[in-house]
Amino acid sequence: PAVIRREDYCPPAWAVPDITLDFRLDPAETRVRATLSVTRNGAHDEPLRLDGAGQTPVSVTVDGAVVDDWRIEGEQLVVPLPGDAHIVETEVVIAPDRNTQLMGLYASGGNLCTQCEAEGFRRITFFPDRPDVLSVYRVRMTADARRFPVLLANGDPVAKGTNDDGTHWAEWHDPYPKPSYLFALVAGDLAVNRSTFTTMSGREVELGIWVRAADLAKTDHALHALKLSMAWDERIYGREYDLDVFNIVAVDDFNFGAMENKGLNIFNSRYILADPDTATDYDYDAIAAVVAHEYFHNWSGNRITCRDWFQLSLKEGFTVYRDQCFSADQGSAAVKRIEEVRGLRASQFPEDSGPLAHPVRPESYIEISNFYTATIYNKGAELIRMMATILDPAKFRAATDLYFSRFDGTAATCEDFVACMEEAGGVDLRQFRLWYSQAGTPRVSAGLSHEPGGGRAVLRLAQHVPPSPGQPVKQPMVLPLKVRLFGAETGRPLTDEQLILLDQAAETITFEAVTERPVLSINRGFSAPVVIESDRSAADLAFLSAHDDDPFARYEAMQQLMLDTLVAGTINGEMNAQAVIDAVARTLAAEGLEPAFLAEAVLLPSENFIGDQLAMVDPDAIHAARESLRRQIGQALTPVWRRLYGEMAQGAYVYSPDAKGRRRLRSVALGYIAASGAEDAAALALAQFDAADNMTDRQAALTTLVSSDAPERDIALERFHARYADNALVLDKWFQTQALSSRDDTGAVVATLAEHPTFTLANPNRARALIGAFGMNQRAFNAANGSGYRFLADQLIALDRLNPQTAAKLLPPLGRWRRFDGNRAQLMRAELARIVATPGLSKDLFEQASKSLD
Ligand code: HT7
Ligand code: ZN
Repeated sequence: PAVIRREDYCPPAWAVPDITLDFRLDPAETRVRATLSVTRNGAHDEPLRLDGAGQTPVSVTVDGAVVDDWRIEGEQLVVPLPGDAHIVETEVVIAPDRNTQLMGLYASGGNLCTQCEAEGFRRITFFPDRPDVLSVYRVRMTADARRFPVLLANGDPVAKGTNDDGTHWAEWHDPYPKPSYLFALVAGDLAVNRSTFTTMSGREVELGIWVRAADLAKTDHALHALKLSMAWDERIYGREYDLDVFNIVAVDDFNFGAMENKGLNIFNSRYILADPDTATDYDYDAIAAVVAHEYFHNWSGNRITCRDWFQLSLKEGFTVYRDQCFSADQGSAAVKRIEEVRGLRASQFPEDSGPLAHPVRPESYIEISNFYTATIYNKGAELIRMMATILDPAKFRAATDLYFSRFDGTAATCEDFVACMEEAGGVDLRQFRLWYSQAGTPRVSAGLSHEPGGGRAVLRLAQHVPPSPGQPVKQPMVLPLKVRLFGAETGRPLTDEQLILLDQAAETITFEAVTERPVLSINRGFSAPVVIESDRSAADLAFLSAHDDDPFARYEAMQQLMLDTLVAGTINGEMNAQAVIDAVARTLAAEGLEPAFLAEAVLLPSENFIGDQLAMVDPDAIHAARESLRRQIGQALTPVWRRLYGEMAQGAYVYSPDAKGRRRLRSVALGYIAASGAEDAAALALAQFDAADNMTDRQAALTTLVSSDAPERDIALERFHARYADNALVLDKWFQTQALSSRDDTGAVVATLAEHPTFTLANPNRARALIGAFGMNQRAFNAANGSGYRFLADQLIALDRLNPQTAAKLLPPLGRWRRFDGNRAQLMRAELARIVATPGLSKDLFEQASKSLD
């Protein structure tokens, strides 16, 4: 397949200032007439090239006259045009109900909806389907009035009516020029939860969340989050909503989380629907974050879009940063930061050190859908955060104001954004730009020495950026590291917090008059997305976990202590658990720490993360070490866990930061009680499962039970399935929980679940719940006989025929072969080779599998 390169970017030969779309909607056969006003862009004699995917035009007219000198080249419709401005009309027929890829116009749950980012519009009609062609859209839809009573599109509604043949129609107009990837329509039988929002300039915006009627009661949380987001973007960034209506539609079949189509966001229903009985606290938080994210795109993405897809992080990194700050403002900022870093380490760091590593602004791709990655989104957000740190809040706001005003209505680049940061911030970001072009997670070694007797402390820092595919040698980056020293004897801070901009391969920082032995707190708040390698002892880490005044650094010290212990346990087969037990006990006994923070602080690093620290992953040894430490912490602190389990119990369910934190700490306590081997643990968990008035507590109990051999396990699984048999989103939890079980039979159970009557690869949520979760289960997936690898490859090959994008997203666990012993590596490579050799493979899966083999 062809490789698309950033360096080959050329501006579009033809602009399309206006487009009118006329849809005769029908699931089996939809007719699309597109009328494009096109203008020649610059002096050239290129024909008009319109992207398509598979379809042939029924007709092509130019300025009202049928023409026949058009041709199809590859998948493009090529129309020679004599003048500088023309009206070009095409008509095509498409079949939404046969669209299993869920890109373009497709059917979900009896309704019709669209997904056009990145290149889905070309599956609807012929068009220059690239983000730098901005057009004003007028859309007319005609459909059966009974099957599709609701007809929605971007922008504002302008007219509607009925026809004599049982159809009705609606017209929408979006006055803001937009790229084709932001086009959307929905036709369906939907109910709406309506409200209004008054913007800062006093305009009233009509808000609507559209779902199937039975789900209407589950939309209040999303609607509330939407209003909070609108107010937040006005307050923090001065950004006001610009249309008279803002609609959100939830659909069950969706390749991603949600889509920011102008004025008509379309969501995976898992990021809209919530009530206490079916959604966990995690779900509630994720819904608010995704609603905010899509809403924030109205400015960072829609009003200012991307020049080309290599600039994807321009909108995604910035918008993730914005949604992270929004979420931090809704509850505990410290816990939110911990969750972000945990997520970054779980997905972005492994990506950045594996065969699919790529820069935040990639240089090439085969299939752009493969680049909606943790690197583009989450590392991209870290880049924005670092610039905000370097500039300070006031200058950062001045810089975003400049960016929004200078590039409003245009398709911009990452470079444009950084230039605004430089100009308004008065800083030089020349070297910082390496963050956009160099892949790989920098590693920073930090060594602190001290002259006893009130002397100097010297901090020696050195950075190294590991090689990544296509980038064998790296230059030093700019790393903003927040540091502070604490006195080992008094526990008091010895310095203020300092921001060190490490921009050399190695640097030395001197602190004068340090009166007692200092302990180093570094990368506070996770100020740079790097790995810190320090020689801090277990005692110093335990000290920081008790004394550091930065909550993130405090959490981090505990994590590092646990990690060092677990790595030693994995390698040596035995470990000294006492330092961890003491640190956990001290943290749990400390005054003034919120339950949500305690819950995060005392959780052990995941098996995957332990594996990421090792040159050679031994999944069984890692599992054994982690289970042993869990058991020892559980046993040694049994009275504490029991007390917390009782104290954290609450009355009727409420969703608030404090109530969430208490539920979380209680479930962590339950986990440690079970890990201790307590005889009553399964009964306790089943009692919690049965008594719970909310999904958070119920799922926590199920998660505890699903890894046990107790009879309560099957009882809970059966009850869960029976209770939620009609709720697809909750059944996903049932599949996922089992795929993540640490029992020895998980591989076999997952294979059986893949044959379950309610399992289907056609629904991405279901596929991710079982197949995706299984790939994350380090021990089960990496069974030494290769059964996990074979299972995943079989599923991916089958899924690729239906939905290549989703298949490609689930491949990365097979690409970790370099980290495993020769036997496993060979088995993984054999499955990758089998995938690559599959006839008719999509370019999505081909790109991921072939790069993973290299
Ligand atoms: N900007 C949206 C990306 C997206 C997407 C990409 C590929 C295939 C399907 C997709 N659906 C949505 C989502 C976002 O970042 O807000
Ligand atoms: Zn986004």
